[in-house]
Amino acid sequence: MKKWLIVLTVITSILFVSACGKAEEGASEASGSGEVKEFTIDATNFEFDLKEIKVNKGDTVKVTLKNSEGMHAVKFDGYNKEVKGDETIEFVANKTGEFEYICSIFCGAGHDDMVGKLIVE
Ligand SMILES: [Cu+2]
Repeated sequence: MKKWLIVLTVITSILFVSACGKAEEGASEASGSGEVKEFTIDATNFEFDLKEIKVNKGDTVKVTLKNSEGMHAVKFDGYNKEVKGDETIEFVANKTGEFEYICSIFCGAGHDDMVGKLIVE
């Protein structure tokens, strides 16, 4: 009878260990990086239609700027990247934090209102 108790204990501990192993695997998948995230910013006088870009650290950020009205460009502070009208740029979000993006062409009276935020988590 004591033998059964030992067998049961062994089985239980094996199950426990394998369950733990699976949980760890899942966690590392969730924090996996390196995804490509695509965004299109549509610029008009004087607004970006996309005011927030949210990605995870390690993601590749692909940004296209469409100038629907006027002449604008988007500059990402802190990353020193700029995308001009009807162009696409790509960069890796390798720093966490909140970074402002602004219009980098003086386009008129509402120029200062043309801002957005890049959030890297
Ligand atoms: Cu501007």
